[in-house]
This record gives sequence, C-alpha cells and structure tokens, in this order.
Amino acid sequence: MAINNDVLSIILGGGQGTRLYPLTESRSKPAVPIAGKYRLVDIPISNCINSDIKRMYVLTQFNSASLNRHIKNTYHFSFFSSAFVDVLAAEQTMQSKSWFQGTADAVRQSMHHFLRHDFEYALILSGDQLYQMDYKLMLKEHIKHGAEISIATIPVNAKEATSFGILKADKENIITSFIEKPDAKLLPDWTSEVSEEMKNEGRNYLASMGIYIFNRQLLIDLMSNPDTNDFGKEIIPNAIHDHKTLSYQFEGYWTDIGNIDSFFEANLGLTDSIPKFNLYDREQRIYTRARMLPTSKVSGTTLDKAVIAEGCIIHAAKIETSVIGIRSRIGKETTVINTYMMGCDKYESLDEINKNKTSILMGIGERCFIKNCIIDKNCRIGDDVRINGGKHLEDKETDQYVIKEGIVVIKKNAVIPKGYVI
Ligand code: ADQ
Ligand code: ADP
Repeated sequence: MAINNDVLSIILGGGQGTRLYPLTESRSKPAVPIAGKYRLVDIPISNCINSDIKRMYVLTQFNSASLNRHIKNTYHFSFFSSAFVDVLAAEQTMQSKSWFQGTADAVRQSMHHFLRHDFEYALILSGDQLYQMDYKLMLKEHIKHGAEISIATIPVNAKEATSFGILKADKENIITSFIEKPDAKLLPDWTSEVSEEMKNEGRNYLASMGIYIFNRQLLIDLMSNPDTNDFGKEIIPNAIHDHKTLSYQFEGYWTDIGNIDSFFEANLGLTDSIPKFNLYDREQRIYTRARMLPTSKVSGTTLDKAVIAEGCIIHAAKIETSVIGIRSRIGKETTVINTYMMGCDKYESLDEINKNKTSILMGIGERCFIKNCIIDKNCRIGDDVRINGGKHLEDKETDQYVIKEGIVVIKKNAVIPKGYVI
C-alpha cells in the first residue's frame, strides 16, 4: 500500500490557546518551543514522516509569523515529491461570532483545501501531545476491520478519565459507546477490560487520544452538517451508532501537554535517566529546524539530570533536573533546579554587550537561584535574582511573569531586574 498517496494528515494546531498562556501570548500553540530545541508541531509532523505520511495540513486559529517561519525553514521536501506541510489559519476575525467553534468546525472550514488532493483516508491529529506512534499500524487495522472511523485509544486511570473522551468497545474492538469528559459520578459505568499490566496501574478506562482516521466520503458527509462543531462532543458520540468505529489500542508513552502543568512535567520528564519519551530513537526520530549552532560550553558547573541544547554558554554553579534550550547563557554561581529554560533567538555580540554595560544581558545573570520555573525565550534575568516556585505561591500575573499552580512562567522577552525575588 502506498500510504503517502492514500492518507492526508490534518493536524489540529490549537484553539484559543488559553491553557498554555502566557507561552501562547505571541505565538500560536504549535510554535511553542519544547524539549530545548523543538516546537510542539514537530511531534505530530515527525510521527507522520516516520509513518511515511508526507502530506500534512496544520490548522491553527491565528497565523503566527513564528509558526510559518518554523515550518518554512524546517520541512523541505524534494522538488519532485508530493510531500508538503501547509499551515491553514482560521480566516475569521476576533470579532466574528464564528471564532473558536471547535475542532470539527476547523476541519469543516478547510475542507475545500483538503478535497483538492487525492486521498482515501484523513488522519486527524492533535497538536499538543507528546508520543511516538506508527500510524501505518493503525491504518492497517482500520482497513483490516473494514472500519469507517478509527480512534486511537489508551487506558487511563479514574483521575485522568474525567478529562478525556471515554469509550467502551466489544471483543472485536468496535466501539459501542462513547462519552466526552464524563462526570466523576458516572465513571463506575465506564470501566473496560484492560491488560493485567494496565489493571495493576489502575488504568481501567479506555480514553480517546483524539487521533482519528476517517474514510474520505464519511468525513465529507459528516462535515456537511453545519450544526456539529466538535469531534469529541458531537461527531464521535453520534457517529459510532451508524458507522463502524474501531478502537485502536496503544500502550506506549502518550501524554497530553495542553496546560502549563503537564507541559512543565513533560519537559522535565526528559531529564529522567530513561525518559518515557525517547528522543534518541533512530527509528522514530523527531525532526526540527537544523540551526547549525556551535556546541555548548560549560564551565565550573555541577550537572545532574540536565538536558542541554546546542549553542549554550554556561558558568552556573549547579543545574539540576532542568532542560536548557538553545543559545542559553547562565552566569557564575547561579543555581537552576526543576526549570525549563527555552533559550534565545540570537546571541548578543560582544559589541552589544560592551555598549549596553548598564542593561541586563540575555539569559540568567550571576548568583541567581531559580527553581520550578519556565523561562520563555529571550528573557533577561539580572544578577542575584531569586525565583522559588512551588505550591506555596498563589496564582498571579504581572507584565513580566505568570504564576500558575506554583510554576513561575517568565514571559518571552521579559526583563527581571537585579535582586528581584519571586
Ligand atoms: P481536548 O483535548 O479537550 O479533547 P480540544 O480542546 O477540542 O479537545 O482539542 C483537540 C486538539 O485540537 C488540540 O490539539 C487543540 O489544540 C486543537 N484545537 C481545538 N480547537 C481548535 C480549532 N478551533 N482549530 C484548530 N485546532 C483546534 C480531545 C477529544 C477527547 C480526547 C482528547 C485527547 O475531544 O475525546 O480524549 O482530545 O487529548
Ligand atoms: P518564538 O520561538 O518565540 O516563536 P520566533 O519564531 O519569532 O520565536 O523566532 C525563531 C527564529 O526566528 C530564531 O531563530 C530567530 O533567529 C529568528 N528571528 C526571530 N525574530 C527575527 C527577526 N526580527 N529577524 C530575523 N530573524 C528573526
């Protein structure tokens, strides 16, 4: 089967993006930097490329220069190939009532773009999940079962179950019932038979991963109903009764990184000795922009569970359980713990540094203490700053930072003056 000719991939790049605010203040969600050198959108795009699916649309609510630049500079395919990654931004205005109507509405509004292509199956993906998956295997099962829709599913525990679509399937894995984000009271009715291993972890509920395969004609038919705006809330719960819908169960690592807390956890998870998300897998590599940066230079620093991207200049005393992004600069005697620092877009030249002797340099200064923090790009943190994030802090927003569930998020381009304490 020539999968690239049969499948068109549609990546749902994000709605309003409020859950990842302030990281989405000046960029669309797919462009949010993760793991020191990648963008969120690199995950589904890389999974597609690794599955031999090379025609992709990324749907986003607003057309950020950052996302377009990243896609344009990263995904170059051969001149004669049919492969492409195109960004389709919602064409409404902020004032329009039809802004942010949900996932199915986003697909509906772009159907005319999709239908210009030959494809048998539409693969619909979420843009804010961390996982590695071979969609070829899912498609194989879809075809084998003669399904019209397939949904990738994963066992989850009771706490997680209330924030996902939960379903039940028969012995043939055909979905018989589906409920979007069930109330905790309803959960006892929604348990499924899962493997012994999953049962032992308390993962007794089968959740939709928000990854769907639709047969072309069925997608056209479903999208012709203008009253349904969301896959999870409307399309899927209705469609399972009339159309054979397969549950394709996945038991690998998968996590939704749609909010600050899970985004932070997923990034810091990369510092584990054997991370659940494997960036070192040659078979399932994650692609991103090739920047040709120099190697990182570290001096006098104790490193423990540190993931450091290229092009950094580090003099810190200690970096522990932290991800340090491209071109980061960290000054002497500074301690960084449980922190994701995204890095910088450029280096300040020696000339610039000498000219602006009084201003704060990009990166983190000297003698700072930084803990439980996300530092967006191009921040300037002065000497002797102390940021001690944690559950003891209340939610708060200032011009320069936001505190959400104890995590201090320093906004892009923020300047934190010398000696400041959070
Ligand atoms: P949620 O993740 O809560 O549940 P939703 O917020 O609709 O669903 O987002 C799905 C994906 O689409 C996300 O990547 C989001 O950023 C993107 N998205 C949302 N609105 C969009 C829009 N207007 N334009 C473009 N992209 C948009 C869904 C399912 C559940 C399932 C979980 C798994 O509804 O059944 O369990 O995903 O994460
Ligand atoms: P973000 O990661 O915050 O979304 P951008 O996508 O805007 O940031 O910046 C990413 C890349 O674009 C960087 O490599 C940077 O060098 C380059 N860049 C950013 N702003 C400019 C600019 N004004 N002119 C030229 N290149 C830029």
